[in-house]
Amino acid sequence: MADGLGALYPPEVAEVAAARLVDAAAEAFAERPADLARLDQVRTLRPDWFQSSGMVGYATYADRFAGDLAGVAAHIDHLRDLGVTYLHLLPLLATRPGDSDGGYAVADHRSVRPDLGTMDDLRDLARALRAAGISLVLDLVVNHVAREHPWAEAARAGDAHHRAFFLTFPDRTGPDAYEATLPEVFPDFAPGNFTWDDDLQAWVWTTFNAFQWDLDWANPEVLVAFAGIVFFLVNAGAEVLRLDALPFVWKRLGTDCQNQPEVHAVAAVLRALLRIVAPAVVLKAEAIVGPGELVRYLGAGRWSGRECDLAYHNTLMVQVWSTLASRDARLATQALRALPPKPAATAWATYVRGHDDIGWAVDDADAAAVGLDGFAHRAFLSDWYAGRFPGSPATGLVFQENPATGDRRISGTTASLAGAERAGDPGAQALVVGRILVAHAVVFGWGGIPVIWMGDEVAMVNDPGWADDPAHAGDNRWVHRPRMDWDLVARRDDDPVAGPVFRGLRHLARVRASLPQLHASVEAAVLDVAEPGVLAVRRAHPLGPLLGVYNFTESARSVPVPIPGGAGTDVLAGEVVSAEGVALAPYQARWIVAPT
Ligand code: OTU
Repeated sequence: MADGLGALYPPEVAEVAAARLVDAAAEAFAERPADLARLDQVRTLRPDWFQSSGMVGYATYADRFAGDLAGVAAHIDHLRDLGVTYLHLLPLLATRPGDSDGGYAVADHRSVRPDLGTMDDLRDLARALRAAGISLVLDLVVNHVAREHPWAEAARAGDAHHRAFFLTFPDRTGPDAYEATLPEVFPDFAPGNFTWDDDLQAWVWTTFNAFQWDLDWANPEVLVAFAGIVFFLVNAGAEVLRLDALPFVWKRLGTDCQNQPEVHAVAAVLRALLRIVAPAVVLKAEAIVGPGELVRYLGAGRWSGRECDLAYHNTLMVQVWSTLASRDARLATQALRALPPKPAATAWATYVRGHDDIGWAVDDADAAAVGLDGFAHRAFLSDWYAGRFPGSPATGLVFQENPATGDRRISGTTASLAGAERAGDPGAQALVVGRILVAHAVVFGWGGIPVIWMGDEVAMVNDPGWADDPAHAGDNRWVHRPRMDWDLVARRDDDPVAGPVFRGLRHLARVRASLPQLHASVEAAVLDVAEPGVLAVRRAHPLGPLLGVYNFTESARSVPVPIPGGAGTDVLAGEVVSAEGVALAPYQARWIVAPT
């Protein structure tokens, strides 16, 4: 902790902050409920719990999934049926009224959104989930608060102490200097990074929406305040905290104000505090950044083993969609190989889709290495998933088109991006099932925690009424945040897409749990294969390797695969396969084990 504080503040300031944080930690430790303290002991003896191949994640909004927190508890059986052990409920703390960016504009860190329930309901839900073997994951929105948050209200009322929680500027000099090198996150509905506030008579830093005020983490008061919130949430039963927009928390003139060295120190301080108060709890970085920066969030250099325990594998997600569109795994092979190995005690959160848009984080150098132009490939991916490229079956929407950079991100559910809305006949439907399952097989077979996005387990398509709610109308990410279709869940076995997808995901989860090779401490290595349409991933293990072989094309393939001993067992299909030629049906995934 002292190291982290020393990297953030001058020595005298760091020393005072350390003393206050230790006091707050001691108090939170004393208040930790007995059942959670017991979990701390159990996990201190098994610190790799989140790396186990038995982990399967699920992410959803509580209200969209089941109305409210009590409704979520009533659907634990559905989650267990899928094999889920980790449940990320998107922001559920009290928000500003109206548009709250899906809850990411927090107005009160110590109460639950009234329509979802109370803090006691949250504690009850956490307990019920834990009893079912499911860890509750909550967001910690570290970069900003709502303009209506008490800190911002106090600042607007003239309180200097709270004004210093934010980054304010009396005129455009400061903002203009920063803007020279700042990108825009939401160029469509929130252009620029600063918003004039009449109450403050100042420009305030607002990276995301105008109603989300960035916090100034260079002020130690912000860190101390957040430590209190962390203790409150983990003592309420959260077992994983997702650090939302972590890359943005430290600003530096002349840079893009993302991924600054200090953001790693901020995470390291929070982790050190958690190890004291609640060692059962781990931290997950939400850093949707390019491949070059990504692994650093799992702790590199001086922060190795001391930063986040989990991070989203954004590169893998992007490459899965890129490979599905191009039917060519060579860029994925290149990009995934270029990624440095992660520390052995950490894990990826792997995913096919989530609540956000997909941004095409394809590195120009990786593209060039396989003979592609990065810009042109990103444009192709946007065209493909918006259904504008000849032959594309996808029905995604373009999110945040940026004319200045040519950047176009994509919204849409997994099923819609895989062509479900345009699949009129059994043949086309089988291809949709194939695309959805091969994508999930890669993610389940990579190592780490595979996280299913709500509705994907029954291949829900885009919500046609996404814009009906005026607070959502400007943000088409709501197209892939539908209300859970429980009718479809109930009748899934009569549906040609939902049934096979649900059974396929459940099968992946069960097989995965039996494979020690999928413990996250083991590194995944992408192999060269003779077929460009096939991705092959090897996970070495003392019990023998696991070879994941994935056909990303619509036709059958046969590829030689280096299976030790010349033959192995595909544990997904329960078949013996030969190293000389592994036969793959369209979009087939095989997980091959071979004894050494
Ligand atoms: C996150 O996403 C959340 O996932 C979004 O739902 C929020 O709108 C946003 O923060 C603001 O709270 O830019 O397009 O590198 O990519 O934080 C989504 C991290 C985002 C950013 C990420 C952000």
